Amino acid sequence: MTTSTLVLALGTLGATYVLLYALLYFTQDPREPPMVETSIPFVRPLSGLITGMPNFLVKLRNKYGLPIYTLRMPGQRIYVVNSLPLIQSLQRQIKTIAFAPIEAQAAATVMGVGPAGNAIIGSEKMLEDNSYLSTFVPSTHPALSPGPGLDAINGAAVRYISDSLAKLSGGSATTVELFSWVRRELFMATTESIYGPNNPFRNPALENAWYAFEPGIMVHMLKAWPSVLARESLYAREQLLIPAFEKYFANNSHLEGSRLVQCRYEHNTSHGLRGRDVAATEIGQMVASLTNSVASAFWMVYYTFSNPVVLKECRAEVEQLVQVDDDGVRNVDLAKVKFSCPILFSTWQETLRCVHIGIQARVVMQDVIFDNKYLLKKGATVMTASPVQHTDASLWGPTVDSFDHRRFVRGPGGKRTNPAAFRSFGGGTVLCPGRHFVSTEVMSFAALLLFRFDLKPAAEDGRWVEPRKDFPMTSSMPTPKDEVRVKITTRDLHEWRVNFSSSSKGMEITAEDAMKKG
Ligand SMILES: *[C@@H]1O[C@H](CO)[C@@H](O)[C@H](O)[C@H]1NC(C)=O
Ligand SMILES: *[C@@H]1O[C@H](CO)[C@@H](O)[C@H](O)[C@H]1NC(C)=O
Ligand SMILES: CC(=O)N[C@H]1CO[C@H](CO)[C@@H](O)[C@@H]1O
Repeated sequence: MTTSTLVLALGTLGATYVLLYALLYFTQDPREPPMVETSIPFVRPLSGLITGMPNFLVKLRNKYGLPIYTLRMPGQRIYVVNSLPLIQSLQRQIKTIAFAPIEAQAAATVMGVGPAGNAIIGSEKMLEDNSYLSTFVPSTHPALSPGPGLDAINGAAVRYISDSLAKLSGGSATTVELFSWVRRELFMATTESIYGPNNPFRNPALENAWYAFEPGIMVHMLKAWPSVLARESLYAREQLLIPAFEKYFANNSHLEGSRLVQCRYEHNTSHGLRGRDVAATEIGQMVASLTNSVASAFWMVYYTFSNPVVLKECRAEVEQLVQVDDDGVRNVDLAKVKFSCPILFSTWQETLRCVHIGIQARVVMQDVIFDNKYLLKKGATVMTASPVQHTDASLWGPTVDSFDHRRFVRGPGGKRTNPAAFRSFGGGTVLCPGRHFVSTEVMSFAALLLFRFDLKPAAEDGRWVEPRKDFPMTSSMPTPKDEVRVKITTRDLHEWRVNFSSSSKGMEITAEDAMKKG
């Protein structure tokens, strides 16, 4: 390169830079939230988001300390909301700053819903009160809110896990890779409880099809040429998973399944979705009910068993639920984990606080003055990221960076935190409807392990080594990057009778649950 071409190149670069900079400032309204990361206009925020989404947002919070700010990306603006009071205002703007368009996009790209189905799901009327998306979460309430429907699926999941663990108990130790083992237990317990006796996933080939599908979710979402970049994932979805669900519904197998799968089916029927599209929406249900639960169960087990203090306290607590018969049989009603195990429950919430990386996105439907102050422009995305609130010392106090398994224990000696600061299940209308199911399922799983087994690292020195975390972009919980091999030995050889009784009381998992109770 000669000097003159170099000068020319640098000159062009300089001119482009000035142009981009001007573009950035002329197109930003002063009433919008302040712009950050403008040093290389448009490019810097994009590369930050791509290379490390949740951590990038935590870094920006630390660097600028703003309650809300704007990230300008090529062709897109993102408003990131950090402050808890602003998040609470955001949750009240159901129609002007809406979640529905994001769901509609996921239906079309990730689940593979066809044109007829998308016309219903993504219709212009999606924000109206009776639309497919507006009625979707309410339609699952009979199955997922505290009551008989929820007890039935939790009971079925507990039964599966208890039977499966019973096979493991005996004289000799079993060595497993902890993540794959927990994943299998939760995968089967959850699909059994939802789909019932004709659960398509009793066929191991279909379970494998699910694992082939999952890694491609982001490619589907971005429509990044899935037929090439996510071929196996696409094949698994189109040729294996959707046809299996189509058969399941055609055979009326859902009538023997849970209230949940029936509610979803009725929801379809009332909105006029057709056969294959109904099957495709089950893919979304699977993502919702499995991806995060499996990873959170892994971390729950890891944090409970790897720390001797947590292990001792949680075990002592759950052992109080056990009644011993005259013949030595151990009886336990696992529905009690919901209300009688404050330390185990706190360990679960603390696990989610420390590990959860969920990002929630909403779309601005029209120009709006938000919180009487900020102009948010139509078409922009509004984001919140749970790690930002979960690492905020003003909300959690000086111990914010450490794992405190008793952090959420209430009552005398308990610490008080604003319940709204716990963001792992979202909030407002975008509140995870499955929170009761997954909390009870994972706590029951942990309790059964605590009763009956010891888990020790299989490594020679017997030391627990915390695995590094992998951050799949489409999941709210990281998965472990390193294998964790553990030796499972039976600590109690007695016979166990496990049941799960009904109760209409719900757990107070989020601020919304606490408010409902009044
Ligand atoms: C269809 O339903 C019947 C009755 O429950 C069951 O026996 C059969 O195995 C089901 N077939 C499939 C393919 O699920
Ligand atoms: C569960 O077990 C407890 C005690 O072991 C018993 O009192 C209760 O009736 C059982 N519940 C059901 C639904 O079987
Ligand atoms: C599996 C399936 O397609 N179920 C129903 C969904 O809704 C339509 C329209 O109401 C019904 O015809 C389907 O049987």
